[in-house]
Amino acid sequence: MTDVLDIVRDLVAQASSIAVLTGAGVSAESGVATFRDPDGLWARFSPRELASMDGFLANPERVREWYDYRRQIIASVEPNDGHRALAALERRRGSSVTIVTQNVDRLHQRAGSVNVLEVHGNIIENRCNDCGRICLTDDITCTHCGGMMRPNVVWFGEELPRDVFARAEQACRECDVMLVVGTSAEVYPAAGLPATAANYGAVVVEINPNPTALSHQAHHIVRAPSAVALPQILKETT
Ligand code: BV8
Repeated sequence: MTDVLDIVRDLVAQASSIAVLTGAGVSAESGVATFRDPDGLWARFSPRELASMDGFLANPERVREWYDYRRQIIASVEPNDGHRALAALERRRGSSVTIVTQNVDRLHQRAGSVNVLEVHGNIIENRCNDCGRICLTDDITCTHCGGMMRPNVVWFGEELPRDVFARAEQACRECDVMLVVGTSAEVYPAAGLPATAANYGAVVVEINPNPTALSHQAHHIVRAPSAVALPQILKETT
């Protein structure tokens, strides 16, 4: 393990631009359940019923309750050493570090990361399904147009926010190194971003205790939990 950590640490130290794609695994050590692990959310709940517009329209109250349940868990946890290591890297390296996250928990931001692209939205806000108005209240109808308020996340079958995803693709095209942290790399189009980075010459590093759909594409693999690996990889080299 030590030699791959040394290799990746040197790659990060020499990189002029770093993109980081994160998934639910980066929040696992904070106590937030992932989706596809054996004890994950999709083992207990149905994505079709709870993370799709059809499921919402069929039973909006059940979906709102599920997101409120997840909001309470997220409000009760703290960012972990992996989030904090990424935030410290950004403090040192500035805008050359871009975090593209599939997560909706905002733990990157709570750890201090600023340049964060939320390609699947966020669980903190609600959005009017008709006029798009964003609010932090738990109104079920939009006070602006009377439309249905829903969590400001991207559900299956919904388009990712175009401007956010365009900036994510640009960061992946421009980076020298892409760290892919805590994602099963099964949900598209986000899961296609590491291939974009590699096609533009980036070195792709997978940081995940388990093999994923990406593993065969990664140039380096760190088989470790992110809260252990990231502080070691990102620690400031003198
Ligand atoms: C869309 C809601 C089209 C938010 C989620 C090809 C191209 C485009 C689309 C598709 C395509 N093929 C199929 C599709 C459709 C679909 C899709 O990809 N389906 C998959 C399942 C096959 N994609 C979509 O529907 C997307 N929309 O394409 O729209 C369109 C275009 C134009 C106009 C209209 C429509 C929307 C995708 C977003 C869906 N939303 N959730 C929420 O409630 O949270 S999905 C859900 O999966 C989350 O968003 C999550 O972020 C995402 C990915 O999961 P991961 O983060 O990777 O989590 P997972 O549990 O899977 O893995 C965790 C990993 O962590 C594991 O590998 C584990 O080993 C690791 N781990 C565990 N512990 C640790 C760790 N790693 C490090 N450290 C640890 N300690």
